[in-house]
Amino acid sequence: MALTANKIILDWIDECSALTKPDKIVWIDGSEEQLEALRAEACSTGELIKLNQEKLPGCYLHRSDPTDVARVEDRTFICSKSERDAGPTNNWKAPDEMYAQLSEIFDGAMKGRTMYVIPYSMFVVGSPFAKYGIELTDSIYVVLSMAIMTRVTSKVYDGIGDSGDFIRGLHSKAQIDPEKRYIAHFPEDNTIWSVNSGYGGNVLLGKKCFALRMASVLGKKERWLAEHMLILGIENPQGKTKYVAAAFPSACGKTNLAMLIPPEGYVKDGWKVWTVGDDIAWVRPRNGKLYAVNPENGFFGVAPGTSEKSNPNALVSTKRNTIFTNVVQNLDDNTVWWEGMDKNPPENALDWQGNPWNGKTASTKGAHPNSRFTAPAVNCPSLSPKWEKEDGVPIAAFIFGGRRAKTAPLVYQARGWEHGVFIGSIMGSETTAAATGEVGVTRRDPMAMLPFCGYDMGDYWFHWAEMWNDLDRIPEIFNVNWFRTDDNGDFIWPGFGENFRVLEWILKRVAGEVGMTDSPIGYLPKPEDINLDGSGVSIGTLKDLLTVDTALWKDEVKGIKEFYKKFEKNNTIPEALKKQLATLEERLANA
Ligand code: GTP
Ligand code: SPV
Ligand code: MN
Repeated sequence: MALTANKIILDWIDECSALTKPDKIVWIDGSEEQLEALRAEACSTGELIKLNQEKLPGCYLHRSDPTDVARVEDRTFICSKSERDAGPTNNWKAPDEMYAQLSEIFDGAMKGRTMYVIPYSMFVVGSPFAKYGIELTDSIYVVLSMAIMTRVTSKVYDGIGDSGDFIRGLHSKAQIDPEKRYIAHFPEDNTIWSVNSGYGGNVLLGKKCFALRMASVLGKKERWLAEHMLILGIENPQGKTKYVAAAFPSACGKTNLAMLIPPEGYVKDGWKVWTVGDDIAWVRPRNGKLYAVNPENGFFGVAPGTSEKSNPNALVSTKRNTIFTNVVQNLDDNTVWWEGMDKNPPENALDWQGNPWNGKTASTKGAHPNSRFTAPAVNCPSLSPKWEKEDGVPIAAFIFGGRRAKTAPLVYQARGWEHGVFIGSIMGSETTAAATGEVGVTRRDPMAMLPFCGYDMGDYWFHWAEMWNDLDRIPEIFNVNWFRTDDNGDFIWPGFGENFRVLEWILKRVAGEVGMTDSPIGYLPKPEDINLDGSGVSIGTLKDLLTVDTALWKDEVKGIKEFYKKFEKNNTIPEALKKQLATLEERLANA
């Protein structure tokens, strides 16, 4: 039975079901009974495997198709009416053409299947930040994952009322055919069509498709920012908490930083880190300050490398009501394992594809490098008590970062807002397994938004650059790099919990408590201002981590210019950023 009388919603569902031709339509209401019945059904068909319910209550394993394990950036499209609006870094196709092409693929795609209608809210239903979506899908895995990652409830229909103000998502696994896989966004119609994939970022439409690509377009119109950022709170021993938001590209450490536990000495002194979000931030100006919320309801985190040592809060988060995708199944006790969990891989196991696997003798990886857990946020021991605060938390600093083996120092600070936006715009990072394609090649990834900005990136920088007009107090902007390597290719900085030392310096800079050293790229810490007590890092190593190699940066400028060139056609690079680039070049020449 329909859960709404909203004519716009009902007509749209009619249209989509006439196209995809499901055997039946099931209205999801978010109730535990309904979800439990779906879990049982998914187990009966093999879509899910029930794990050891004593050790991992409410937990399930899912294996995706081996050709369908990551986001597909080359098959992701922004279908604005004008190509110019999509900009030079997005794939573009005219909406009519894309609708026509995908209609053929969607035609009858749900025959013999059920279409599930999922009403969901990004952020707390009814709050000023909340935005609503409805996803139609033929995948139970999607229904159950959306119920973890977003707020799935029929209250969403009250929020929408009789308006047409919601994001229309249509998804079908179809035949999981990689050649016919498309993730298409129609920003002018508030519509997303995703077909022939069953993998997270391609099909959980509330996440990257809505909360970043569609929301970035809404944010431009409504004067706010949708960002690929974690949000965390740092509470000092006096009980005062400051919040920062950080943008790192996919699989570059957001979840880890968001759930960080400070080094022992700091914990003893009473420092705490609170997790507000690990992947997406919606940021709005209010009363001259910027406030942020995490619009998600769970974590879709990278499994490999998550351990008791690297990220205990993430590990605890996965101990109940979690769906694991493409990890190792330990057959001895029906639990899960992945590379980097511990030094004790199971011998009697199945790898991510379901093949027999012995971790002691295997020459192949057991878990896929982009295997993930889908865990409810409420499981996280460090979850901030303010994570659902209706008007968000105030942001004291933005942090950009990526994987750079040599160029970027451990941390540096922008000289001001425009310089900070410039630093975001020139971010580079080595690619990871989170998207299909070559891993480890350096590419420009401005604000970690290259794959996620729903419009021209130059217009996006302009939007960032002029945001300060709405602010009395401008957040400071920093850049970090945990990934510098030595001549053997080993990471120099210990990272993870030790990153707290860099956060501490950042907060001290925000408070004006420490000085800095000027450099061609921005303000560097004085080495003695970063506390190394108990880190095992020597002051000499820290000095190495803070060096700026002028020759490498001159090459970097060449890369930046090449990247900026792409925007010449639409002439969208803000003058302020061009000026910043000229200043950088000049300073390097004089260095
Ligand atoms: P997405 O979910 O794809 O957006 O990724 P993310 O940015 O949340 O990355 P995540 O925290 O899951 O980390 C990805 C990988 O980077 C994991 O293998 C981590 O072990 C590794 N990593 C995270 N933080 C650090 C760090 O400080 N140092 C080093 N060397 N590796 C890190
Ligand atoms: C990312 O790739 O940045 C992720 C995972 O957070 S996905 O949901 O697939 O986008
Ligand atoms: Mn991400």
